[in-house]
Amino acid sequence: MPTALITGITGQDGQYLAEHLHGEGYRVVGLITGQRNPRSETMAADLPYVELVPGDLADLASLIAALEYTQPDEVYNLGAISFVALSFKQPELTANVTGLGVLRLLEAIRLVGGVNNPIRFYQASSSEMFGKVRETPQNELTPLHPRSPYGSAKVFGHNTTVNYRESYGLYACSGILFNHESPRRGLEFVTRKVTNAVARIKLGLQDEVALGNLDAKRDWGFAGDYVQAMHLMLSQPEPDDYVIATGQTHAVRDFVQLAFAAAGIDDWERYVRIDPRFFRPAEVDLLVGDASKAASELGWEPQMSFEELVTSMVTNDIEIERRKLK
Ligand code: G4F
Repeated sequence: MPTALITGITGQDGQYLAEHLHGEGYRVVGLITGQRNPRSETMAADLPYVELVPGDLADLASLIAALEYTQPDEVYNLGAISFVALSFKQPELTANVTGLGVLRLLEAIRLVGGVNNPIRFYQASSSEMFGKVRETPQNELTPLHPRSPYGSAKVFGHNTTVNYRESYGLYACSGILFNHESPRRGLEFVTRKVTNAVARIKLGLQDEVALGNLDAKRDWGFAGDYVQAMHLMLSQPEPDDYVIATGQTHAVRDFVQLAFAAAGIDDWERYVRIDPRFFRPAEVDLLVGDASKAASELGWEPQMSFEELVTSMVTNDIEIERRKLK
């Protein structure tokens, strides 16, 4: 039975990946941070087959210990300070966890794996690295121009992954994933913030939602589709980097309109207030990915459409809010 160690196991992607790998017959171990982390109870209830091991991306010794204990065949580094807006408020923490954390994990793998290192490594790189985009659509060769402490930290993690592959011959892949969402998405991200608000407005629990820049455009896919690409990357004869995206872009405004429409509300502008607090010091205006390399080499293609994604998130949030009322 192959073993996978996942950092960021309690996040959206960690949960989908754990489910996917468990279904493929893996022993799944998740790195869990902090003392009495309340999320470990949620994990035990929702994904009881996941084994948890303590460790922190900010602590090299803990990563070495976690690897020695787990003896993984594959390591998926999904752990990060992943909220771009927060990275502007806590840039040093973001650089330490999202950036240097990758270096620590790779060092730990190098030290524990020894010669002919058998451990395969996946780094969750991000389309935020393209930032002020130099070309459209963005592919694996598009120059990087990050626009936030988060994007800068991800560039460091991405370059470090490539460097360890080239310097030490590690099987290390970087998946440059564009935005991916689901009913499990955190409420701080714009998609889930909107679908949760739509559900509450629909049920008369909330009057409005305050948002920032509605003009930003993103390439949004379904997280459940994207974790399959992570696994496919680590199943190839040679390690490489891949863009994972749908190839379609939509403005935040389009997402908002569609989400309200999915709840049967057409006059969405009545319920949206623009609040300068949600604008960022520097914005990424347009992201749209070219995933043709993943299609030809991994046989990966997104399955869920934008409309299906928005509708599933709204439907799920209405269900959650209804249940709370009972
Ligand atoms: O949902 P967001 O916070 O996601 P963002 O910044 O694109 O980052 C996400 O995708 C990246 C991949 O490209 C990941 F690496 C990263 O970890 C994360 O998952 O914001 C999307 C857009 C932005 O342009 C933001 O300015 O929505 C705009 N926006 C407008 N009003 C808002 C809001 N974003 C948030 N979070 N909250 C608002 O009220």
